[in-house]
Amino acid sequence: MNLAQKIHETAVNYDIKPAIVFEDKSYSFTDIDREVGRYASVLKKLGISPGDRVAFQLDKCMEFIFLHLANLSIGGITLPLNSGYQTDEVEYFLSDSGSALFVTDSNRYQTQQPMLEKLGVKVAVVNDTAEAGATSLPALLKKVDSATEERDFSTGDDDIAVICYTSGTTGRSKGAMITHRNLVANMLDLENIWRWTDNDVLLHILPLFHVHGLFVALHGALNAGSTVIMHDRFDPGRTWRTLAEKGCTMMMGVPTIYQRLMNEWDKLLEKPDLSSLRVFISGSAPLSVNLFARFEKATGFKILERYGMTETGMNTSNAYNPAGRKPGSVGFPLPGVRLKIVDGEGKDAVPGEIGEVLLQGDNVFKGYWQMPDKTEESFVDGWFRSGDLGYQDPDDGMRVYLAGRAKELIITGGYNVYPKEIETVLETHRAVKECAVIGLFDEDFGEKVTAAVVLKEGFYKADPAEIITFCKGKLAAYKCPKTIYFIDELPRNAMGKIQKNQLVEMYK
Ligand code: MCA
Ligand code: AMP
Repeated sequence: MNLAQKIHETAVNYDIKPAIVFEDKSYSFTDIDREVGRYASVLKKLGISPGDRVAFQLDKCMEFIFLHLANLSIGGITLPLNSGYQTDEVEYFLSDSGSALFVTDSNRYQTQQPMLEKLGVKVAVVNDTAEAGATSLPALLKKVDSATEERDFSTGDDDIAVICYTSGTTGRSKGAMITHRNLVANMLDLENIWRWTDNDVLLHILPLFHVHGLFVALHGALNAGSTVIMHDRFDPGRTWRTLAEKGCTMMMGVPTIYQRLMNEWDKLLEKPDLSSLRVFISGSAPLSVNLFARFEKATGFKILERYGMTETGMNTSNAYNPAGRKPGSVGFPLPGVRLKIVDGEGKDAVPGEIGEVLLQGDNVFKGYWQMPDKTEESFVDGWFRSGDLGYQDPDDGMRVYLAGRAKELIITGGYNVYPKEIETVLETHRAVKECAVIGLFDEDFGEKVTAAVVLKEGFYKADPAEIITFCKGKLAAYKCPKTIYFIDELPRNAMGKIQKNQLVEMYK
């Protein structure tokens, strides 16, 4: 089934019920369905046909939602791009995916225009203003006859719905091809396991360009007929007030969000009334046992932790019953997910032994866009290799714990950063001879991107702030080192491989 069709069917059912309240403006299910229909007509007018990739780089806004659902409903493939990506990054995603259309705003368009002209990609902006070389969506929308219905939901099941780019160990991002089946199956699993209903009011504070905010939170809520209270960005004080005042029943966040909520809680003279809440959900990065305990002590709620990946959607979840939630554990495989742990030789691990987490099920993606070798490498005997290390507790029903990563990955505030990509950029700086990027513990972000840099001969000193600014011109800010250490020589083993664990020991 087509994901947008599933949501359209719910919309027809729920009619004038508020579906999304975005920054205090309320949209009923019918409003959203109507706008999705109009945007579908506009996308058709712009020449989008089934299988075309349509990339969006937008701040959090309703247009993002209308465009995404409209695109899926006419068979297009959505490419959601992080709003912080810089021109070089966007260029790579547009050209690698061969996008037929790029939707952005006037400001970004003006910055990126030379690159977009070079690529020759069609551009539409969400602003009213006419931009040379770009179509104004509001202007096109005015010409749309709302009686015309272009949605045919002709794609579904194993057709690609979304391509999410995830960075990789080689530094070259890979487009994960996520199908309609993946989205629908995972969404229904979560509806069931988290007992999602049309009585729910979800507070949405996450970005829309990732699996967590788009699939888990938004698709899930629209499908269940719940109401979403959506903030355009996360603000801890506002979050507590909204949870208390708007009758929210659910909230989802990454550990950094929960950490900041706790810091804010300690400052509040009057604590918010959380009596309407039924569940707080965390994922995208490890939730520390301390934070779990701190949150429970303050609010009385045990955070429900779940584990997912772009390539697989959600894999495991703690139990809905709070008594079945254990700090430090990501719970049990979802009903539609098969999970096993294998040792270094690929054999099933002895229960309790740490090994790599392998996954199977309708949630598992189709492969990496135009990278058959990478796709092949990431599967073994039909199982997807997560690159996460974990174990299952045989004394607790094979409950899953994660225990680190086989892949060299830094997770900062719920965003993934692969060191190689940052090292490649750093090494283009005129003063940098070589470098190594590591993740160091950080109270706020969980891990913070940190670089050890060896300067070229002749550069006796360099300004870390200037190097960081250099990186920010080429990479989204969250990927850039927060700290740079200068070092005479990088520690290497006998094979010449950089010993990053030694750097972590030195700087932690
Ligand atoms: C912002 N900054 C960061 C991060 N976010 N630095 C490192 N890591 C980050 N995550 C930096 C900015 O570059 C900027 O630095 C400064 O912090 C302030 O930026 P601002 O935009 O104001 O940040 P914020 O609003 O405070 O954002 C923090 C945040 C945000 C709310 C925690 O990072 C966030 O929404 N994270 C959630 C990410 C997420 O949705 N992940 C799901 C991926 P400067 O001033 O120096 O420029 S999906 C996934 O992982 C799987 C499937 C799963 O299981 O869910
Ligand atoms: P992404 O590539 O953004 O989809 O990030 C997926 C990765 O985030 C996983 O492979 C894990 O390493 C990590 N992750 C997601 N949820 C959790 C969790 N609850 N605990 C620990 N790590 C997690």
